[in-house]
Amino acid sequence: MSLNAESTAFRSALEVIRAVEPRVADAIGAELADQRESLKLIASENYASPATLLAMGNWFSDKYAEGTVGRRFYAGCQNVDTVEALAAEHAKELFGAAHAYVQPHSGIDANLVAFWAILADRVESPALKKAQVRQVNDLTEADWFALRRELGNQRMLGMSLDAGGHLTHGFRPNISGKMFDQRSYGTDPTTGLIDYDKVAEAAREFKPLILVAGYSAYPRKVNFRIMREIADSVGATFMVDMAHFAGLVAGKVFTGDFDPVPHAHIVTTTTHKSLRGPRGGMVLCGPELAGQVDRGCPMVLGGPLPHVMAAKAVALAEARRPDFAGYAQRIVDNSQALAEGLLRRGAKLVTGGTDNHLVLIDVSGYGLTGRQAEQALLDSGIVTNRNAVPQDPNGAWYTSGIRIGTPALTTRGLGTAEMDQTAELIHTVLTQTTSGESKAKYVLDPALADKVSKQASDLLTTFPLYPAVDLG
Ligand code: DSN
Repeated sequence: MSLNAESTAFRSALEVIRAVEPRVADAIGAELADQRESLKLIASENYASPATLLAMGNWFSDKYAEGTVGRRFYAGCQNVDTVEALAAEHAKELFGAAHAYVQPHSGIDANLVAFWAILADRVESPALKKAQVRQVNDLTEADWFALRRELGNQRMLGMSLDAGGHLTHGFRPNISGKMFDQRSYGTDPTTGLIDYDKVAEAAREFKPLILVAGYSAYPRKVNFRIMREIADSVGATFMVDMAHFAGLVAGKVFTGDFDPVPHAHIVTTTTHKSLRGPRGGMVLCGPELAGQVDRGCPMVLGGPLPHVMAAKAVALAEARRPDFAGYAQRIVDNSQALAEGLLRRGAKLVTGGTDNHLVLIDVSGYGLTGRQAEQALLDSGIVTNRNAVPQDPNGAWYTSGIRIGTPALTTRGLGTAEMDQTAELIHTVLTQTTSGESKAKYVLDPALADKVSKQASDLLTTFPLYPAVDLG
């Protein structure tokens, strides 16, 4: 039997790896087997195409290429120029952006590039100029203090972590919380929705340099037109981190007021979530910030990863195909079907539903912490992650929420009927799990967990993952 191209490629790659370190080859094979068998509902994960995966495993990885296209600090970057220019071109076309910077290695890196570009654009500071030529990691607490003082304790207003905002939007465990004097806006305690009047009030009082919109656990659309008006009313730069929903923007599910690109001064994203590309980040902006953004390396980034930029070019080309819009719409249809299935069975959902790719279950309704629920679901073949809910009494470690998302299962081909079955499996596990003697301990009959695992795996048999890849 002759093998197809994907099977040949991955089998050959594993054979070459196995000859050097068989345990790595085995782990790679085991990862595919595990992903094939579990219901992956982590809202920030997906399955990149074989072409995207293969574009990363090659000699581009060996090349240094500090600088930008046509202006490198190393010789011999002509092929890196080709892939970086292609990735940027696809990104600009796809999102209708004037400028795209495709070098960030992750979403955090993309946000750092954006923050420093905004600071350099907006603030006159000799200390900042010094920091631009030093490694950020070399700065001491005293350096940061001096820098902040000189920068005038610049302020950032972003969505609070427990309302669904992201760590990099000014929170303590992240450098953004040290760089900026930060304040956050939350959501309405009754509806769970962003209250734009309250955001405007906070902006008027706090007068931030940067207003950040974007989230990793808010299950609703954000009106970026209103947010831009708020930013303009206080002279703030408006930044959107669209990492979670970039695929919905690319697929034209989020348009008009809900498309951040025409409204924001600067937009950051990852490329591997709903956008379905390789692990990485990206910044989009207009011509005013383009020069500063392109200084991302070496200001805050190490050398670009040409192999990942090659994969970004492939994935962005895929997202420009007409069928990507259908995929993006199915992500939301599935998310809504999952939410409806859970609600019908009595689950408590933050905001009462969803209009994007994710659903946040408040598992206190089942008498559980997020940590207990996450582990009980994992025992049952359902991969999710715990997440804080607004004003969470259990904090960010144990939490009271479970975040679930549909980009990955939608890539496998599951539809709304399967989402209802998924809701049934989740509900069964959560109703059959009881709290143990600590916030981490729980009791779930192993026979029930096995039964649900089998049902989850049966549900997936009609929707094989990487159907063209046969590792033998
Ligand atoms: N870790 C990502 C998520 O799960 O949302 C965001 O950085």
